[in-house]
This record gives sequence, structure tokens and C-alpha cells, in this order.
Amino acid sequence: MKKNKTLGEFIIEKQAEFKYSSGELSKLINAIRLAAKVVNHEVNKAGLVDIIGASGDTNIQGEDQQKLDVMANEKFIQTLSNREIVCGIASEEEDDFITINSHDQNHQNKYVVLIDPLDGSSNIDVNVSVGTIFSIYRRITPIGTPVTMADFLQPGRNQVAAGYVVYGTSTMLVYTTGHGVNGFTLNPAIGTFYLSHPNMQFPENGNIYSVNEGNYIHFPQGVKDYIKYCQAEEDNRPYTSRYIGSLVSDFHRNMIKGGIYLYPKSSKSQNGKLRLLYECNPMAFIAEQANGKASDGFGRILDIQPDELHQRTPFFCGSTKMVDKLEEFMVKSHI
Ligand code: P6P
Repeated sequence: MKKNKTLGEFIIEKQAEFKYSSGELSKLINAIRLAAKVVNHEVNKAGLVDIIGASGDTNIQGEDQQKLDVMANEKFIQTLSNREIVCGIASEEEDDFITINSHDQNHQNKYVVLIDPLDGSSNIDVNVSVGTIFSIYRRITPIGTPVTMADFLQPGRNQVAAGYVVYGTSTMLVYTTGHGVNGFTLNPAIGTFYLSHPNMQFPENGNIYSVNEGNYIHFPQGVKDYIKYCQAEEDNRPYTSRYIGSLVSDFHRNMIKGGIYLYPKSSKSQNGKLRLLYECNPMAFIAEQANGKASDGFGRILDIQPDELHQRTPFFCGSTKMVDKLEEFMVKSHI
């Protein structure tokens, strides 16, 4: 596929792939592209203006809300709300979902968006990369009626699109609509995203594992056994340990180089830390579209039936053979 195609050109070209979409999904991706540029501008100058530091509020997770968190949340909600395609939005930073009917009195819009507007925001103060994660579904309740929680609590396999923005050494937007994964790099000089990583694929195997080993003593036995396997002097091991503490950055590196990201449950957090709906499901959809794998240790992330908006899940994601091996240790320790 020709590189240096712009994201706009790519969306138009791919529009033909959506038999039933009347261009609405393309409009939605374009809205996310615009919001990503605005957030990128703010993130890149965060060190220069007094926008760093907690806003004094805390979010539903009880985490201090960094001002950039609040700004990113507002930008994405505003940009998505202004287009007549979204009927509802759920965000890590919002306790409940938001019904969008400013221009849609008759509830004709058919997409819902779930978003982590600025994941890894605790890294902002130390100038480590952060990211935005988004997940898009068609509503399942009848058009013409107000959006309901059921529209958000869909299994991840129902996603029509998912993606992330990584605000790193360069800013990239990586997304899928179920036809593979493509990465676009922002040229900040002209504010244009260019196709830089067409058809991204996880290497089937890898030698990088990403986990917060400081929690080792709290991990389930199967995870402890897998980490020891990664560290053993055998075959092509020991593997390399790389953990940035920013999901999108660890995921992105592992997708390019091969690797596995692990966020297990622990005696400190019974269901792990990551949220199913706006972190694990979108990353799992991208992983599977890139021939990778995403598991809760025993089963497919995308098959989990959610029962609440901010629920958490253990999360193991990356090169298929590495996730397979992790699952082997989890099952073995449960026998
Ligand atoms: P810990 C950031 O807060 C995040 O949600 C992910 O981006 C990251 O991988 C993880 O949590 C880091 O968590 O407990 O290792 O600091």
C-alpha cells in the first residue's frame, strides 16, 4: 500500500469497504483525528504552561485528575458531540455515560464511543509518553429511542472500530475497523497524519515481556511461573523486560517488535487494574486484527460480557505464542 497517504485520503479510500455505512464511521474517525491533534498540541506544551498537576478533582477511579486528563476528556467529548453520528459517550473520566442529543432530538444517531482520553496520565509530569484509547460500537437498542447502558455493555467482539493515539517521540494514530490495523504518524508542522505503518502485525512470537514486577509477590501462581519462565536461561531466553507504565506505549512497542503485556489480578486488586470497556476491549480488537491475542488468562477478552461501565479485568495481550504460553501456566496452576 502506498505510504505517505494522508489519513483523510485513507479513510475515503477505505470508505468503500463499509457496505452499510453511509460515511458516518468515516466522519467519526475524522472527528477523533481532529481531537487527537488538539490534545497532542496541549500534551506537547504541557511542560511549558501551568497545565500540569492535579486539577484538584478525582475521577470515579478515585485517581487524581491531572489537568490534561480533564482537557483531553472535554476535547474528545466536545468534538464527538458536535458531529451528528454519536448517540452516547462513556469515558474513564465520567461516572456515567453521556447521552448526546444536542442536535439529535429524535435519537437517530447510531454509534456509541467509549474512551480513555489520556491513559497513563501519571507519566505526564515525568515526560513519559501517554495515550488516548477509543472503542466504537453500533447501538443495539432501537434507533429513535434514548441510548441506554445496554448500548455500552456490549462484548468487545461487537466493536466496529477501535484505536489509540500515542503521544510519544512522535504522535501516532493507530486504528482498525475490522480490516487490519494501520498506523499514521503526525507531521506537526502541517498538522497532517500520514500512513507510516500500513497493515501492522504482531510477530507471532517475541522476547519482550512487559509487567510491573514490583507486584510480583501479589500475582497469581500462574503469572509468577510465567515470569520465571521468561527469566530462565533456556532456548532463546531470558527475555527482555520492558515496562513503560503506559499501556499504549508498551502495546505499540510490542506490536512492532513482538512481546507480551501483562496486567494480572493480584491480592491488591482482585480484577486487575485495567478497565475492560475502554482499555482492554479496544486494545484486544486491535491485537486480534494484527494477528495477536488478548486474554484474561483463561479466555478471550472480546468474549467477556460486561456488566458495569468501569469494570476491570486481568489483561494479557501481544504475540500469540507468548499469550498461549501464559495461558498454559495459568491453567497448569489451576489444576
Ligand atoms: P502500574 C496507566 O495508569 C495504566 O492504566 C496503563 O497505561 C499502564 O500500563 C498501567 O496503568 C500502569 O499501572 O500499576 O504498573 O503503575
